[in-house]
Amino acid sequence: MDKKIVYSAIQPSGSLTIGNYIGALSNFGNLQEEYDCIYCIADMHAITMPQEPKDLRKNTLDVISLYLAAGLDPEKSILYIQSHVPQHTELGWVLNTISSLGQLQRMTQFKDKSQKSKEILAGILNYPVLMAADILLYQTSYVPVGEDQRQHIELTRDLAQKFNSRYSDTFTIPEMMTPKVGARIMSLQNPESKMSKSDSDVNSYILILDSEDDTRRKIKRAVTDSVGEIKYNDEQPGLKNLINIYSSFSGKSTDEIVEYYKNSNYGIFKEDLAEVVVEGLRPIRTKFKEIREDKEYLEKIYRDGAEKASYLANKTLRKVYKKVGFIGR
Ligand code: AQP
Repeated sequence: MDKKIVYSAIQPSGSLTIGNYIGALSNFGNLQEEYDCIYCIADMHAITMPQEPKDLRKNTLDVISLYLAAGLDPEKSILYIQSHVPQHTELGWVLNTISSLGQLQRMTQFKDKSQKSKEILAGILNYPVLMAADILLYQTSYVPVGEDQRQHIELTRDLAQKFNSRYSDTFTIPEMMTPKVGARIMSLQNPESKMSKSDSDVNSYILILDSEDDTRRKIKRAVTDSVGEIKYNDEQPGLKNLINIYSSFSGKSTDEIVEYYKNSNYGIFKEDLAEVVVEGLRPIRTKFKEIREDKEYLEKIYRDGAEKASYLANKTLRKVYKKVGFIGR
């Protein structure tokens, strides 16, 4: 690998939303021309929240198919399933031994997810350490993720610096890469919280694989406000979020959108938005169907991907094991 490395992952913890698409997936294809890209389906992260095994299997294959449908080329990028590369948990353990409990407990995602669970599980607490291992194993320079991952990337950088200064230079210090618009797409029902695939309210998100009718219906039902004017500001968070979605799918700036709709009402704006989203997702929805049916093709891709990823991951892990004082086999 000669170019700088880009690494990102998505959990198969449900079917992917347009938040996952705008914040992450839609940017992945362009990056593979300029960088060596590694994309992971983070099934080990997904089990930090309860998963139905058969759904996890289905969602894992769906996510690979979506990666491919969104334009990832397996000849250019490495695409693999996290549980196929055991070096992730091996490095994760080493990083756990230098992670501070206080810092892990301060992670917003840990606080949010543990509030939603009856029992606070250690996996949710250690999630960002495994994520740090994912990124650091590949000597990653850039991590394209949504804004919600900022704290986790900071932790990854802290752990890399801590290890490097304790044992000598080992890890590249990664930087975050976020889209200009749409780095944080909010719930359609509650614009104070982010759109999440595991939200219990199906109207809060649009899935990449939703039908066109469901897409239109969910946009129609999206929460706005009683102001009645199309403006882009924090006092109208529901509308602001819809304008961001419009902007991401159309490539138009938020100013252009506001100017165009300044004399319209919310109904007309939402109808147009629904068409923009439906049109934007149509090619990926069509390609997904073809790819998802070809089990042999998918299997070949994730097997080859795991082999390439393991080779790279092993190089870093050997160095780490040597530096901490383990005797080589
Ligand atoms: N609402 C969002 N807006 C912009 N980007 C988002 N991402 C997630 N939600 C939004 C980005 O999608 C990538 C994959 O995320 P993930 O599946 O690894 O985990 P997540 O961030 O926890 O996503 P969800 O949908 O909220 O999943 P659940 O509900 O399972 O926790 C990341 O790059 C993320 O930034």
